[in-house]
Amino acid sequence: MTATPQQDDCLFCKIINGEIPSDRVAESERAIAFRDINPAAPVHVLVVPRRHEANIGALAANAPDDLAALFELVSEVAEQEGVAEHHRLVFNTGTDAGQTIFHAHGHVLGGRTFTER
Ligand code: D5M
Repeated sequence: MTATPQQDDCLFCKIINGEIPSDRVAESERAIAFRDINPAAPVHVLVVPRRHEANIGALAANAPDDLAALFELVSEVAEQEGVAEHHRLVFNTGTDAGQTIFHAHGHVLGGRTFTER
């Protein structure tokens, strides 16, 4: 198997490699999940493909198998965190949408009621 494409200056690639610590809650061959450092809900887990792509659209276009694996891990995390029946899954794309880390990731949010869009 070829090495998973990564980017040297990417924070999430460093977390994936273990160069920067994280509170990891789950992982698979193609994705990892760790708690957000700045939680917006009682459950706030980031699910991140090991492959470096700038956003979820690029991941879908360039690596659909990794996209599918990402969603599998989202389901596992939601189950494990006890929010399978009630959670929000958010992917920010671009600075205007609030994206700050340009390595694709989904926010799994749960444990409270969400009213805002
Ligand atoms: O989401 C990027 C998210 O990444 C944001 O909610 C904070 C989180 N973050 C930033 N640095 C870390 C570390 N070191 N560990 C865990 N979580 C982190 P975005 O959609 O790009 O705004």
